[in-house]
Amino acid sequence: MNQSPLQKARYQYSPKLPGMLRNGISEICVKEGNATQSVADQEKIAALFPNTYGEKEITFEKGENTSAAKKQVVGVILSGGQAPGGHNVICGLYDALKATSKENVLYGFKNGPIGLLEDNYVEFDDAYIDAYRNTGGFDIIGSGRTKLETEEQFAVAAKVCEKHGITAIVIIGGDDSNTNAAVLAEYFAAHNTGVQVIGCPKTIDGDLKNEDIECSFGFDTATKTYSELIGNIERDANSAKKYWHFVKVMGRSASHVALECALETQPNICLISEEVAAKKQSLSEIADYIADAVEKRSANGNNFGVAIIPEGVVEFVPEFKVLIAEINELLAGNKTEEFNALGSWEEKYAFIEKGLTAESMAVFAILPQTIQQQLFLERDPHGNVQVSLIESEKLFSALVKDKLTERGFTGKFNALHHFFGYEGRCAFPSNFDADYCYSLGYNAFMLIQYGYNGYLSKVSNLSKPAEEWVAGGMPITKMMNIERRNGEDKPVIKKALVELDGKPFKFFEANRDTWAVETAYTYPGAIQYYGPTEVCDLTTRTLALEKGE
Ligand code: FBP
Repeated sequence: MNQSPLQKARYQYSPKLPGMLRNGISEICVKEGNATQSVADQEKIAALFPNTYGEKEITFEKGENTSAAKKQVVGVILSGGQAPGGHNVICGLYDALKATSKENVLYGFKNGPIGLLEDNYVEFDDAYIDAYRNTGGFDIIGSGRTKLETEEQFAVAAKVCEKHGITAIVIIGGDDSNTNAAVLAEYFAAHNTGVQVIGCPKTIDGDLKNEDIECSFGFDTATKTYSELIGNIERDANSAKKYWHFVKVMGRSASHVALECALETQPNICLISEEVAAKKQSLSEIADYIADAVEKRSANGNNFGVAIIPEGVVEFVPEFKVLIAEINELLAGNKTEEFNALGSWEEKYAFIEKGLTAESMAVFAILPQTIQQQLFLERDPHGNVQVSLIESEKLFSALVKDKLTERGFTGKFNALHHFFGYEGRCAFPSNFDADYCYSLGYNAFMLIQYGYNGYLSKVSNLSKPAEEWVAGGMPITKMMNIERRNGEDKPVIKKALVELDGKPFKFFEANRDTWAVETAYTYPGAIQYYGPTEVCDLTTRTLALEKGE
């Protein structure tokens, strides 16, 4: 395999563990803390998890390892979208497992949770693992979005575990995958399988966090990658002085990625979906807000700018949500065929006009035609509009253009569009993510070794140097509440949206009016892997602000 010089160099990088895990396996002891309760709906969740609810939070310390000697056969699964550092979770898990006993075995189930159900796996050895140390991607075993959630699936999983003598499964995933990990852990306990389940918090979206989990892995590298690119675009914009760049960034629903990129690069505009929802902003109001900045900057001779648009924003615009619901209704059942049979767009438009309420039609009418057509072309398997595919960066630039025309704007407004998502999900993990992920994996094995089930691997105090990080575990049920999903009440890990009274948003809010008009861009540059620690081991601005730094 051809390897770049950086790839070769990264193989040699030794990820930093929290101080308490550095003294060798024989000197890691466990300290149990208080029994836990779920964040809400305690009675209901306790009833749903009779075998795994209320367990104690734990931390590891330097001290004699008192775990029972037992051959461990562990299966690991990567679940959901790629996030930088996933390989290192597996490397950390493998190293701790082998350091405990050479007899221990690590299997990787391929292509996500489906690999466990289909018994499709690889057995890791040193050579296999060494080829993936400190690299991006999930290609070590692949990932997938199959959900492990039914009793039938759990029964198949139990059989596969029994066949291989598996003692524990590690699920590396986001809020949904870890919710499912907790349900699987409960099933395994209820059926006395003896198989433990441990989760690890992954997602570039940054929305798996709470008072215990300071951040999900991958967020650091992905946002640094997007921020580098946005900074480069800002510098180009400020050099050429002729374009407004509309940059959509990933983040299926929460705007943590957009906010972090804004904190890193100080663009003229950054929309925050959670604020749009809280203020019940309309598309027209948002367009007016951006158009104001365009006009003010133009008045100062600056016919250029940069606007960051979070991927999920349109779903947070109340009137757009209603429009989508009405379109789904309009095309329900066999009405899609009737619609598709219509020949011209004019005929289709008349059909739509007849079917939508006047309010939704007013929203629909202001959309550019390409977006109007997208709403009817891109449907999911249930026939619903796929909102994530809407090119919101183009939508907003078109709406702003219309506003400027209405206002009789005489300056220049030339828009360019970008979408940053896949560019960052498989980058070489930053030192932070390389260290954090390796620690999460190493720690996950210690949780297994000490017999815990239904826990999330937890490494905290992350804004400090790795030496001061705190390793431990938290029962997943502690993070759960009951939410309505697909018409049913379900126990789920609460998804963390951007908090409008949180420090990162407050900092942004206090500065954004200045950034909108002035050219206050900051240029983070590329992720640095080697060099001074103040350049190479930086955490995100979000984490630093949350920690009051
Ligand atoms: P996860 O929640 O699985 O980590 O994935 C997040 C994400 O990267 C979103 O930001 C994005 O909307 C989505 O995945 C894209 O998914 P896909 O890779 O299936 O296109």
